[in-house]
Amino acid sequence: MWDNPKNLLSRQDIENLQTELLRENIDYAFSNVKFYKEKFSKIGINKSSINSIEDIQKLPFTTKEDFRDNYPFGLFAVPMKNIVRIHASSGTTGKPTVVGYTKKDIDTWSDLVARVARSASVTDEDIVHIAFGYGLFTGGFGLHYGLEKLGAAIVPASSGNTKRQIMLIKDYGATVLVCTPSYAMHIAEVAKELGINPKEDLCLRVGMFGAEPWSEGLRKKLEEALGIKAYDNYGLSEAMGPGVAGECETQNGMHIYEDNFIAEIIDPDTGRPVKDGEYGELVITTLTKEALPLFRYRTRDITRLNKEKCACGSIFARMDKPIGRTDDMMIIRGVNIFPSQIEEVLFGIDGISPHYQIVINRVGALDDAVILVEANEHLFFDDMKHQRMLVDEINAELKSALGIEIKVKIVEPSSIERSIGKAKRIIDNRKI
Ligand code: DLL
Repeated sequence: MWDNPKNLLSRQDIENLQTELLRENIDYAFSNVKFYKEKFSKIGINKSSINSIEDIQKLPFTTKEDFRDNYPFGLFAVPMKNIVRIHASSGTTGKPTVVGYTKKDIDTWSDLVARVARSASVTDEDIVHIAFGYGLFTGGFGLHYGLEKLGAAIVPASSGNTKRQIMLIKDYGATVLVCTPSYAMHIAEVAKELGINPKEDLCLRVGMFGAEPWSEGLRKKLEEALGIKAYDNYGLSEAMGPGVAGECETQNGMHIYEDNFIAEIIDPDTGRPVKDGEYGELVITTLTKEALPLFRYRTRDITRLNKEKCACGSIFARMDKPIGRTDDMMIIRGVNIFPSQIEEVLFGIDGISPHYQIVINRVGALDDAVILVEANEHLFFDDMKHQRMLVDEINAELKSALGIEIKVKIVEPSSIERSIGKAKRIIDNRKI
């Protein structure tokens, strides 16, 4: 059994611990954060309102807008003297979301990321190449300190300059690659262009990928191209960064570290909890954070929870790979569709490069989408007939998987922008 604290043997144990920590945290936030004091007072909530884990539903949600309204440090529960690190999430619109950490928070964070890495079979014998950006983004530093705690040898390559990254991976004999799954795919392709066969010429054995939605299809492509076992891990800056959840060897969902977080799944429209095992929006409450306690944060990520004990021995609940964000959902001819569902279909088809973009438009009151798919050189330049066959095949597969057809356009090889961080899979013209 990995990483279950010994005193947590059943769901009841977890829920008892969560209830106790939640009560303490409400008291702590009430005394130290004006925003929560006002919010809780208004609806008459205090520590004694919480007697079981279900009582969490009495608390109001926190949203990204609350971070914006309190920009930059208004949600911090400690004086600046006690803050030792600041990160921020980029956000495509408006001010970034700013998060702070005390020394103790950094310690907790490293422990959590070390757990994620260990469950992905990483040990102190590994040489870990981190190609996440080191900066305001939590990916680089977050993974770095956790892996350092585990005792691995870290190559803090940060993002960019892919050819140099490949040289470092080869020369230093990296055994673990840490980055976004889309950038890992780019690394695999550039390696091939350089005449390097990752399976033979590199020592990589494990990929720890996260920070963006990715399909099982992409997992297979990455495992095949790099000769690795690819593990998913999930997190978000507001709750800490990476280290919220990660896959174990069974790869049957990501274990949420429930001794540090409470996870709920709600109906994004009504805010009510969904039935056990159903899809909905993930809502996260932190239990151990000092600088920035967070209550019922609306992540906008759509997933579902499995609270059955895992074959690995852990009783921590598992979340499915998020299928997307509520903001990215399209309603095409009445069918709710997430980009990752389209990815799953595309990556099951031979002859498609793993690069695509979805352009979403609003036509009247309806959503409309075009999928741009890269073809390989031969198909694009020489073979109109095969191009048409490919479009037909994609549409037939979309129709059978999702029940609708979506416009597909085959585009030139290498014409879709490669990202060094999170891939830009969606051009959403509805938001302009
Ligand atoms: O992406 C933290 C992170 C860094 C996680 C490195 C894992 C590895 P943010 O920049 O605040 O933080 O973005 C958080 O990214 O709400 C999800 O929409 C998405 N996301 C993160 N991990 C996954 C994942 C980091 N494994 C937002 N699968 C989240 C799908 C993910 N989406």
